[in-house]
Amino acid sequence: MASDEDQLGTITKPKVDPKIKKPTLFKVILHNDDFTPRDFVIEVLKKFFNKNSDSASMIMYAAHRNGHSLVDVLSLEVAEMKTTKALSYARKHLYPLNMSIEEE
Ligand code: TYC
Repeated sequence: MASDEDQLGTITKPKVDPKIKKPTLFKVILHNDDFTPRDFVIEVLKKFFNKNSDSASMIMYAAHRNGHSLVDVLSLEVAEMKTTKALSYARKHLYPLNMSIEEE
């Protein structure tokens, strides 16, 4: 019996509650610049966005080549917290690294 069938074999449509909305998600975008060292960008992606070495390198190179790249898709609260920490770490090291947050 399919999960949307009752014991008499009647198929019921799944109910969609209009009050239940999908959570809004936000993209964290990494922007290229000419000054931040590649290894520092990779370090930031590993330290603040929990990326492994391979995916941190791919995200860094994508931004280096294309001007920007997608780091992660997160709730606004988490996106803001991680981005703020990453950018203040970059400023502490005097690099102009930039990231932005966009609604998905
Ligand atoms: N373009 C930088 C360089 O050549 C490296 C870099 C990559 C900087 C990605 C920022 O988001 C960035 N040193």
